[in-house]
Amino acid sequence: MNRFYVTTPIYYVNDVPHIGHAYTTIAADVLARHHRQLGEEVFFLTGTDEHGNPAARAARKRGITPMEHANEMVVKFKELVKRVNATNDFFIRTTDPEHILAVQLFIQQLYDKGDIYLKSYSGLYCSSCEAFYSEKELVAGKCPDHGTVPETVEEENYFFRLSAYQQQLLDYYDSHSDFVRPATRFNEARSFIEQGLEDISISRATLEWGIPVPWDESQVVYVWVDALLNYITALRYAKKDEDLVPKFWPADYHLMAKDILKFHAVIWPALLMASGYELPRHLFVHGYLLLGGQKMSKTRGNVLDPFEIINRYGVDPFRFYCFREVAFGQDGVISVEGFESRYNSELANDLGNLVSRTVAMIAKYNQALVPQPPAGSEDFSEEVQRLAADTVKALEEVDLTTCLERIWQFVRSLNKYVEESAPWKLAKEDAGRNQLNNVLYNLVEGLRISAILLHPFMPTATCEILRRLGHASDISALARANAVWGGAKAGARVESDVPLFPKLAT
Ligand code: ME8
Repeated sequence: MNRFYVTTPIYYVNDVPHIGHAYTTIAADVLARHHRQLGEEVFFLTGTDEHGNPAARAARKRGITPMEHANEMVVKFKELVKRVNATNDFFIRTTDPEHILAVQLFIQQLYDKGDIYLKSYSGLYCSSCEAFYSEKELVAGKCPDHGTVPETVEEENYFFRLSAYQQQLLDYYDSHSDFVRPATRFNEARSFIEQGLEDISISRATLEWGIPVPWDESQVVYVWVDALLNYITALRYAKKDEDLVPKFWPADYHLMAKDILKFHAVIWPALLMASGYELPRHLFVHGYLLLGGQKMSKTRGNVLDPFEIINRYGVDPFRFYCFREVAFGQDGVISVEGFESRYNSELANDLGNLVSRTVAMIAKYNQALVPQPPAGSEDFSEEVQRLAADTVKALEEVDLTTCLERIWQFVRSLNKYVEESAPWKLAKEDAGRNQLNNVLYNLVEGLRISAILLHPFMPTATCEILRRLGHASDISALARANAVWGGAKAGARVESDVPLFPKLAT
């Protein structure tokens, strides 16, 4: 059986979750659901990154301990996962004792091997990024991401010999041209490596909120090393009594936005090479959701609350909008107006209305039973075959937007088909009966297949579509293998109901 392992970044708990977190989590969920539909064994991991300065600072401001703060925040992140209807198999917290122990074991091995050494160091540190910057990386003396002036930090730290892995990394990039997707991000990462890598500090002496370095408890492990390791440590203890590393490592996809590309595309592979693990098969780097032309960020305070949007419009429309509005992989502006307009034109009209009309016509012209199409009549089998292949290919490349657009072309063509074949006219002609049955069957079948293909994006609405069309919506009915023409059962009873996506007053 094929296996598929997908991850989101683990999110910082210094503030509440926002739409950017929901976005990556939903994308990972779309992939996880799709691969389950393909019949694969899937592991989908998300979680929280709880150590480090920003989280400790947030706790201090609130007059509570970092652990108390993390315990409160994690509830909100877990709630977000639930509200976006994500089917993660595990939720890792970097404060889990099993994770802590696994991180200590990992870096102890690197230390024993000679890949970690002690050195005094002075550098420019952005504590919001938890990263050092060189002068040339700053923009007008400020952090390129946070717009704040970095502090000069001077301490004795443990360093990882990143520079020793430069050639091995370049060789890996050159022999794995799809390691980082999209290609622009691959080029960016490769050229960063090519420009020369310096050893990096992997411990902090001034931080107390972190994992103690096992051979020197006066230091804690650098939060990024602690965080990146989650992708492996989680597999070690997610399932009681089974180590899932042999089964699921290497990961198929790590999803993230471009803000954390360097950590995943340079430091993470080097750490894995140093310790003898295989590298993840792909990183997929999506763009930023922008509000009013700026990246949403907690520091800037321009965040959209995903809970509010979901409460107001429902989770499926939100999931749909995320990938329909902004090409996945690029930056894009989102807005309430844009959301409402797409909701009305595509969900209420193109899809919802098509379901209502199809069910209503079958109720009116065929006692609510899916008709038997006459033998040898025209169908959309070839089109559906192409559509199924195109959508699998798009999702293989994590091109969620192309996948949706391809499905939408088909939904639009079904709407056109209703207009052109005018079942209401056929119903009035005695000679039109066979043709009417054929049209109604084609609509049910086209919608059944659309629902299967759309399922990873809109899990609830698509099951509801299948139910209204008189079909089962369990896991076996949803299998991608069923997205072939002819599965709709003649004689199944359709059900009228309230609109699937009630039109919004704009
Ligand atoms: O970086 N648009 O955590 P984080 C799209 N703990 N995606 C966005 C976004 C936006 N405006 N804002 C955030 C961290 N994201 C580390 C990760 S992983 C080993 C450690 C998403 O809470 C996107 O996936 O800052 C981005 O990479 C991630 O949230 C950053 O989350």
